Amino acid sequence: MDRNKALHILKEHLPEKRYIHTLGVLDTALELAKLYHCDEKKTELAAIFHDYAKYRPEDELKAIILEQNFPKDLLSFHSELWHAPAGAYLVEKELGIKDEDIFRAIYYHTTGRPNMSLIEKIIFIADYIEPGRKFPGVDEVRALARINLDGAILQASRNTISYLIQKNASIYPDTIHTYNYYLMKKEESSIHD
Ligand code: DGI
Ligand code: FE
Ligand code: FE
Repeated sequence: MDRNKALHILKEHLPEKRYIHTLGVLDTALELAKLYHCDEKKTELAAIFHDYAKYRPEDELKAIILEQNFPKDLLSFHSELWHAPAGAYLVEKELGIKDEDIFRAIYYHTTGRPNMSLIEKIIFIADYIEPGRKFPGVDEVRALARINLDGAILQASRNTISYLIQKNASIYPDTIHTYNYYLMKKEESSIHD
């Protein structure tokens, strides 16, 4: 599917604000794909459709998680987490984009996971640093992303966990596993320096 067709389809599913966020993610993801030599065509589609399911009714997202046998514990955590796995499924089913790399990049874009593939890392971090984001500490992650992608993931997941703790929100295990994995990876690489 070409970029214009994909954007045209996406526009029908999102309000203006989220569509503009997606254009920021697309730009950033393509820049990172060039820098780190990731497949640009796949990165483009994963970026465009990463929030495809963001505005579906919660009941629909919940039903997909149950029917697809996605981890049921997602349902006891915040509904904000559901659009990522449900979106991966809907992009495949409704748009016919059948690609394991794109599926996983969409599936894990909110929490990350340990040992992500390059395209998963790029979508996770582009979603966090796209130009419209104003989180505290985002500039540090923006700079790191261009030098050390794993370091940027560690910093982004640390910021997200701090933010969730401040809000008294529960933290989904994958979010913590992402943080631990990239922290330990950094410690290992510094031991061997
Ligand atoms: O969909 P976007 O807003 O573009 O970004 P996203 O898919 O990364 O979702 C971000 C939201 O998800 C943000 O408000 C923080 C929240 N989030 C991320 N990890 C967790 C989480 N919320 C909870 N409750 N638990 C998590 O582990
Ligand atoms: Fe999202
Ligand atoms: Fe997003």
